[in-house]
Amino acid sequence: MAKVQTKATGDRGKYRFSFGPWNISEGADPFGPQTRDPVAFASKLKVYRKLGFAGVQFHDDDAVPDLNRLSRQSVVAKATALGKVLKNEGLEPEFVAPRLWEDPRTIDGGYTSNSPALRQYAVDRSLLAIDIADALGCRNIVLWLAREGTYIRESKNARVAHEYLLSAINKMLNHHPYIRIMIEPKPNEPMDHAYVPTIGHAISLAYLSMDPNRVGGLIETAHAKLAGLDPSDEMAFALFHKKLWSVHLNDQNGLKFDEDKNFGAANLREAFNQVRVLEEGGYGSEGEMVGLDVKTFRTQKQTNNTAHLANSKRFFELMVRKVRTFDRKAEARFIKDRDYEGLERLVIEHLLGLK
Ligand code: GLO
Ligand code: MG
Repeated sequence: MAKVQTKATGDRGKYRFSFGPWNISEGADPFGPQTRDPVAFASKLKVYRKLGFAGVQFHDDDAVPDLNRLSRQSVVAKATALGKVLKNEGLEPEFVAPRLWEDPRTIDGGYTSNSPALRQYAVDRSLLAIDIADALGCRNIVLWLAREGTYIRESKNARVAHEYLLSAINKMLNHHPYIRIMIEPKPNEPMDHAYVPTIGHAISLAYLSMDPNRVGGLIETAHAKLAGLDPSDEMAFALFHKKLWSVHLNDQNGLKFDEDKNFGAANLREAFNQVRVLEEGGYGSEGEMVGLDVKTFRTQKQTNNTAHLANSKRFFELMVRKVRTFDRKAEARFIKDRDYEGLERLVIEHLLGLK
């Protein structure tokens, strides 16, 4: 315990990319069967370097399958062994996220369940996820609060639910001196309304926690859009608080199910603004990675089942070029003159590749 303590650093403007094994999906959705064959975890690991990715994001049970049936000792032994495999592959574990939404005990949420025994299960499982992270040599824990919310508003006391959430966060911080928690806000799906729907909610919990310096956020493009917010403003808010520790870039076409489309695929201008904010905010200089939470189209052929990752990375890199070649002097002139039509034209023509 307490192995992880080095502070990662990165080069400003030199981005490192990551994704999770769930991003090479089997094409299932709630209405039909899978459309592609499963890919073994070991084969997925081989894809990372080939596509130019450095970081692997894990759910606790991606790292140690069947962990509920194993002793803590053997969970830690398996995670330690995985850490060595990653090292040999030249890969870095970016984060571990307790997957609390698939267990029968968490059907009504984990940390905010009405049952004290089930809340305890959620906390115990999260502490085990921290032990896994520690064994992997990684300090980041992601909390996507999937089922922490309600379908029937009266079924939980929302004020008390936030007390439970804060208490769970404090127990995690207390369990390990170096791990840090990144809350990934999302307003809905699978719940009607989820608690902690925006980064503002997440950061307010961070400040109330026993160690505010170790609680921050991960912002996903699609989640911000599902909340009706501009993803780049959400990112800027977190950067202002020095609490943007990871991102899940992708895209989302309006208020539908969480689509996890390729970065930039639905709205190029929003993608431009996200990259602009990340560039200006020095994102990556403390070792933060550019995570891509994108999914293969449901009916994409097996043979191209990783093209969405390569493409999203490429779209990000092309957008970095667009941001760096944007005429900042002209921008400043238009702002000074309050010529917003001129500014709009500058942006659109730049995105369209015109001078
Ligand atoms: C779902 C989330 C999910 C998380 C992942 C890591 O909407 O985006 O993919 O990012 O489980 O916690
Ligand atoms: Mg995500």
